[in-house]
Amino acid sequence: MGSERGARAPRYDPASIEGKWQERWERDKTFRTENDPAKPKYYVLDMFPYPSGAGLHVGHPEGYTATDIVARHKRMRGFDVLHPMGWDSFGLPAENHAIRTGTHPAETTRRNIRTFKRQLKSLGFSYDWDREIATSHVGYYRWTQWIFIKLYEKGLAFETEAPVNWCPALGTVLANEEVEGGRSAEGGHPVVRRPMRQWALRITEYADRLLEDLDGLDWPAGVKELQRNWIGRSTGAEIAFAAEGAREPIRVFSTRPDTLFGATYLVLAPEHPLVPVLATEGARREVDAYVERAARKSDRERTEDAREKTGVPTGAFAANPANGRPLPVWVADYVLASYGTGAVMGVPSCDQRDWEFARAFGLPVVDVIRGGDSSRGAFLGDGPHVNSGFLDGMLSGEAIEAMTGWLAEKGLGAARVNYKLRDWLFSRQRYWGEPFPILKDPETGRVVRCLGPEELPVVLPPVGSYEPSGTGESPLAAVEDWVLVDDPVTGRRLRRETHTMPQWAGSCWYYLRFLDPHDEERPWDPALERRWMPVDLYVGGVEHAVLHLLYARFWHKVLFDLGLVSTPEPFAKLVNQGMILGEDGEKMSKSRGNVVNPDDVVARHGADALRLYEMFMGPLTKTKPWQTKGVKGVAGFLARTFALLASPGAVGGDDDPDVARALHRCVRKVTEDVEALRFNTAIAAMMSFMGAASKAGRVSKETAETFVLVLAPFAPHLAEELWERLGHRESLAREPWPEWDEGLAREETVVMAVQIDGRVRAKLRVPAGLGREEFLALAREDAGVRRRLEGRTVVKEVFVPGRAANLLTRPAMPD
Ligand code: ANZ
Repeated sequence: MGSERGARAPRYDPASIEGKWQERWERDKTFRTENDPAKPKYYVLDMFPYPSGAGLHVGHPEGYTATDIVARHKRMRGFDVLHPMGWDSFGLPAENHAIRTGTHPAETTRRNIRTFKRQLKSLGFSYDWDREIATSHVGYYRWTQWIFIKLYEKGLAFETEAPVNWCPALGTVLANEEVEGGRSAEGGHPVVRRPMRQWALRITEYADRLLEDLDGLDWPAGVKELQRNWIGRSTGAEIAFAAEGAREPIRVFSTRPDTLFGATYLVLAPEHPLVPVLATEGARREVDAYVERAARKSDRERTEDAREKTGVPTGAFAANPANGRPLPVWVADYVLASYGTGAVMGVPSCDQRDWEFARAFGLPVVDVIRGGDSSRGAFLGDGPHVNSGFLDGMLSGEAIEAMTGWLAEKGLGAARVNYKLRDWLFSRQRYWGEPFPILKDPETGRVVRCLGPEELPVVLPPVGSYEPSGTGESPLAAVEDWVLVDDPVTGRRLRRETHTMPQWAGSCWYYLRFLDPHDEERPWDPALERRWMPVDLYVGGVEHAVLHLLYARFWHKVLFDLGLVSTPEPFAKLVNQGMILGEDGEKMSKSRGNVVNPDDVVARHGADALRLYEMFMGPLTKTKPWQTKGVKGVAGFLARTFALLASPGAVGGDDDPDVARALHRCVRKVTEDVEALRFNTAIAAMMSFMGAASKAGRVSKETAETFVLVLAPFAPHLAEELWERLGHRESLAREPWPEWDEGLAREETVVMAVQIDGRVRAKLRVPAGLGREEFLALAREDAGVRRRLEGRTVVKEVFVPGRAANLLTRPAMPD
């Protein structure tokens, strides 16, 4: 991009400017956290990446640029800022790579971290690199093991027989994400559910607090809702049905005990322990075959609403406790063993799934709530109970209470709260993870003792082969001289736990280690914890809505209960960045060939242009497609800025009144927008200022400096370069953020028309100089316009600055 001022204007060369400033920042440790108690603190955190072999993709810098702008802005506003980066470096890809190539995962990880770090540094992020951590380094994971000891001592870590996804062909256990349609995602081999001894963490003990404390968090509503659903608290009652042929009653969990008079059958999950007890001679063969088929399906497949219902009768009957009527007992896989009691009462008139099941198998339907038409489907509404004895006439709230009370009185049931949340299965049969600080009896496999903190770390030993052992054990099991230990405490020869912790473990507490990453005596200094927690702003992808963000909250609450942290929640404010799609509007993927590599963009246009573009694409939280044209646009803006402000002849004297007004408006807008994370409109405001400045061809030195300071968080290399050329010797990183003059910033307004197909439908008073996209967005929000657009599709938008927009439409296609 050339400049308006011909040969006198210096040329913008991002490559030379950016390298220079990155070196300077590194040399001067410009972004080192001050730990200055006189300043207010601000902790701004990115979800640290898994250092994959593919390197950084353009989705990473989106969130990282956003937090970097905030970090730089806060420093300029006088905050002591903690802005760290590290690596979530245990995990499957490095291990799979090791299986294929024999390269030690530590080696692969080291190489990938080097690439990631180079790429992040090339983007000029203001991390305090002295705090870099990696979850796979022993100096880090010894403290992960330390926290495990705390969990164990508190009774929150225990061993349990839990069903796992076992793939006989691969000889390994697979994670749920690795199973698709009952087969291994890799290779397509059959996968079966099989019980295995596993570590689990009692997250269910924290279910209520994890739920309640969501209310106080400044998090996206969608993420909170996902966590609520994941925890899935439901209230109801447990009801006991006496069954012939079994000493134990069949217990069911129901959220609608008031519909008990409408129960016409019971269903057991295929894994329910009473299935083999109850199945009659005549039914046994079919029941066994059905149970075996069900074991091959995933829970998701089993509960899909659309699926045709399957099931077989056990031949046994149980009595409805409300009226003594016999109910056939069935086995069906839509009932999950892991939820409630693993058994349900079928009420076809009130539950659609039960209705479909009854219809498929010719089971009776008894109406218990007036208002429905059970020949056409279940009635889900409320109404007076009928055919329900002492509940007749009651609405469901009252009837639930009455029935629960009645059941309790007769000793047939009790009120009960149920959660979808399960205890967290915490062991993996893998190599590349944290070893457990646990010693077991070599004969029985029972835990003998958990190591004490002074016995840490338990270092991951080298192994000869990364292949799964085929017995469901981790490759560690083969390292005999590591596995077997002469235990000084018990004086016995014991066996180490050979499973490792799941990848989520390290990311459960890394934000605490960043406070005090080099402490060898303890995981963090309590005084630093009190000063810095909670994290003020946490930015990352929405894919972490449940697992990571729930697990981290759980650990944090345990640490809080132990008095090890001072806040009940770790992350005060959470923001999810939107996904960046390929230029074709599709998800970026290698196979589509639409992946944009950040290195290429930096090489061609510079880091500042990449940063600015990713923030200018649209609102941070929205999904948006990449547009190479857009990168060129912002690169042009940066070049014009440099051309003007680095030209000695263009800076000095007094400001043109238009330039002064544009500057103050820009400062106000950028300040407000950065606070609200509206980076795209902040950039638009800077562009408007540059428009006015270019038109005048000249700005005062003070104006140049002020503008450079507001530009700095977004395009820090260019800003530092200009700041230096304006005569400053120190970095601008801690210069005070500029103020604006409200009188000068006040906006002039104009009235603009919104036309639909050429006819004026609305008139809006808007700030003068409003751009096309902003005006069109406002226009579409207008209620009158919205109404007129109903049932129509806008095919073209014409914008006349300062006057009108015209939306050309055609009827919308029927769905
Ligand atoms: C009878 C009934 C009648 C039910 C009615 C609902 C409506 P949530 O809200 O998800 O907790 N259920 C219980 N355990 C189950 C299991 N292991 N697998 C599949 N379904 C199970 O749902 C609880 C309801 O889901 C329970 O209440 C039970 O059906 C079913 F008009 O009991 B209900």
